[in-house]
Amino acid sequence: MDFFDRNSDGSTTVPETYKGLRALGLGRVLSGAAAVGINLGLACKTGAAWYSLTINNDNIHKAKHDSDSDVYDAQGNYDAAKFEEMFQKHDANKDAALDKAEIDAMLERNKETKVGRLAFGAEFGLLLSIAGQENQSGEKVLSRARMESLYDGSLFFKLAEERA
Ligand SMILES: [Ca+2]
Ligand SMILES: [Ca+2]
Repeated sequence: MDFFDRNSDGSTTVPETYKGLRALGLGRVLSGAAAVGINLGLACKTGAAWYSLTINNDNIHKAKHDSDSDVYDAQGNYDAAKFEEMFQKHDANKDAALDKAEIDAMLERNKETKVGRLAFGAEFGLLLSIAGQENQSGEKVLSRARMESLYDGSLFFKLAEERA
């Protein structure tokens, strides 16, 4: 989350989300549209007025800590063993990556998943376009390593670094 809070003041505004998405290689138009959509959705969820379009980062962390998501322990810390278990369960064809069908199945089975929130409310489609890598059949997939860094919070920093 802090990747997007560029001035580290604890809240994330539309321009900050926009800059973050641009740093991840998204085009201007898509970044603008996605920034408004993401901030609108998450402003409500984090207790800010929707029209403020500003995300209260403290409440995102709180939401994560309160969550019963598969990959965090009771303290809200990332748990590598639990991630492994979750990944094995959803990687149906065992190619060490999640393709769109596997992601759809995962979201269907686990509607309350906190993945969406951790992906900064971004749709998985958007995530695939930012972080996806092509497999042998030319389909964009999320590799195990990328999924893992999504969960441990380092994904966006890594992607931005790769591009810089
Ligand atoms: Ca900020
Ligand atoms: Ca797979």
